[in-house]
Amino acid sequence: MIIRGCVADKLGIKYPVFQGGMAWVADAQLAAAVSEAGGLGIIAAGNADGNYVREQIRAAKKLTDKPFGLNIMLLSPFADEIAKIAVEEKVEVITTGAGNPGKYMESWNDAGIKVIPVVPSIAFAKLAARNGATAVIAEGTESGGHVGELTTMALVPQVCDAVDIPVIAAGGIADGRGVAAAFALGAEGVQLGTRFLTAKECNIHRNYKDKVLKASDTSTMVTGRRLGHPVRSLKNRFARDYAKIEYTDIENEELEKFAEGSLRLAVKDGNDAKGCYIAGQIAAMVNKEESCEAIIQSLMEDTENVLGRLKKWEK
Ligand code: TUI
Repeated sequence: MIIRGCVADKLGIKYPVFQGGMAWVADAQLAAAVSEAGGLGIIAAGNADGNYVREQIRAAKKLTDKPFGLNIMLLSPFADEIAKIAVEEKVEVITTGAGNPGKYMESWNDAGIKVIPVVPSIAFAKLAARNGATAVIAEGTESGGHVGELTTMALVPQVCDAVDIPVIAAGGIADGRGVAAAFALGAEGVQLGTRFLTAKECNIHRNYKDKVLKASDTSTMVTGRRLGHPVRSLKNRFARDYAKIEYTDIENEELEKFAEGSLRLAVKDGNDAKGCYIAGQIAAMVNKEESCEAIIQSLMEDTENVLGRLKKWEK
């Protein structure tokens, strides 16, 4: 199945499928594999420094000549430096998360970079469109990681109505039913994170993959609301311990320190006591370890089948 929407054409990719910019997870190898499979692979800068990000961009260019993106997590202390590196390294696409990329937009637009911010609300979608974004990713609270309030079902159609640039739907999408639903809501593309966690080319710790493969429908929870950065992750010892202390009289700094480095400890060390295993609400639907090629092919075939079944509603 070839879906030719204007966002895929604009980006020079075969399928309108983005791989989420998952901090510590989405490295050059994963991003290049997704791009080679016809989607848009995205390297995550997360909280890493400029040198790491530059190396990853260069490594991805060696692995694929297809377009790929860079996700800049705007809460990172290195965001300013990485914003410049993206221009120097001539990254084709930038996605942003966890904030307003307004102050960088002019320099990225001047460099001809296609900018696609993640937006959790209509106000941010409109702001992104006004600032010259190529498209927006409307991410619902079903997603893993830093989450907003609105669900994908509520957010995507409202963002589609509010802006006249393409909308990519994210949050709660794992298979062709989710992709077809996103198209029905008005999205031109989708972004998936959790489904790629168990990809063969995904270099996360074995414990992380096993936890995703074993997850059930109620396996995720949100912590971090008190500090203004709610994060959805798998329920484990770390998440439960954090929740236990979150609304005690603990100081903000101490709470922050409790979670420091927790993402990295999950991804690199598979540490249960101190690791934050980010995953979305569809984790239970991820039951296989497959190549990125197999994931994207089955996603697209599945979507075609679902859209075919929906034809019974035509008059
Ligand atoms: O960014 C994500 N997902 C993430 S980021 C992350 S690492 C992290 N580190 C420290 C604290 C929190 C997270 C793990 N997962 N997704 C995209 C996303 N962006 N979701 C929601 C937003 C968002 C939220 C607020 C975008 C803009 C926004 O603006 C609010 C403001 O006031 O700037």
